[in-house]
Amino acid sequence: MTTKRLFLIGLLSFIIPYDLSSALLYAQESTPEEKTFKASGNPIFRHKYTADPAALVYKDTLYIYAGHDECPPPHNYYCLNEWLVFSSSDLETWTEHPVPLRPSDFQWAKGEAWASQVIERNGKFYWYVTVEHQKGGKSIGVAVADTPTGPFKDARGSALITNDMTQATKIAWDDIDPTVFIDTDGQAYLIWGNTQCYMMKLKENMIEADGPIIPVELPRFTEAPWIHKYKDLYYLSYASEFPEKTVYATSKSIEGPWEYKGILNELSGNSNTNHQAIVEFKGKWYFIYHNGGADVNGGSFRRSVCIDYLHYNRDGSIKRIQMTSEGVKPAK
Ligand code: FUB
Repeated sequence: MTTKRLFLIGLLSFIIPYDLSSALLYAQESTPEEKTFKASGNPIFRHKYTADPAALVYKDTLYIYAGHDECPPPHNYYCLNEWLVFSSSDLETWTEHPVPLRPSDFQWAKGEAWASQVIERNGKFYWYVTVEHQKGGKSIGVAVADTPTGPFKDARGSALITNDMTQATKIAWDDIDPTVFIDTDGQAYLIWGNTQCYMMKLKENMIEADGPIIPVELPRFTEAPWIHKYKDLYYLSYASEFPEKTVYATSKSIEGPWEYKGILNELSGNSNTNHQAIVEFKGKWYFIYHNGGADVNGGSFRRSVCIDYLHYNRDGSIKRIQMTSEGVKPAK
């Protein structure tokens, strides 16, 4: 933030009520151009609140995609109007790229940049996002770009998943939090949900369904599924109960059945969600999540992305994550 802007906010705080001056502080500017900075310790990013991390490893670089939490204190509600993207080749020097995508880039969407994930296929980058649909209910859209940092544009001109396509619960927000995976045989899968987890095959074009929506049975499933594979086993981690812990299940087939394996990460401090991503980068495995630990105003609606190591046991189970203030060492 510029000195001029800080001065202006300080001045305004004397002449207008606290609510409004802090609202101005939290209406942070969009990033018009790339900014590079060093980060150490958790949370990784401290100049903006960041939530619902998704990670992509592409050509020796780790990309973190996150929603921008913009709720002004002392208010408490989800206020996310854009997604952000950060990249690093060593987990120490990070680049924040210009804002790559907003809900307004989907003409059919009403708003709300909730959780998302990006995946690469055949040199194109597909970004599956949660947004509120103009006709009501949360929905899943997909955007596409030629580079991991965009510019991204709506790949279909319509939602891929809408609330009326799933009937397992009556809630209007069960179609959120997409995770996407391409198996070794080339079949792509989309998994998502809140209260009920769902799975659907995707065509090779990555923007159309390749079969029916199938319920995935997982104990105490809340939201935030993330699918990854280690050796020959599939791992489906997800947020459980509320406030959320991250738990996981494994299966020899991505289509299940899933065997529940227990808690992976405990409650993350003062945030009632802790939405995770799991990736291997330069020979180590990482658990990327959010907490409310950036500053005194941090919390469930002003969250911040963190990174810690993830370790497997010999039998393929995962050791409980140790959330740290120190974060991880530079990756070589
Ligand atoms: O950020 C809005 C919602 O909060 C996400 O979609 C959920 O995963 C939870 O973290």
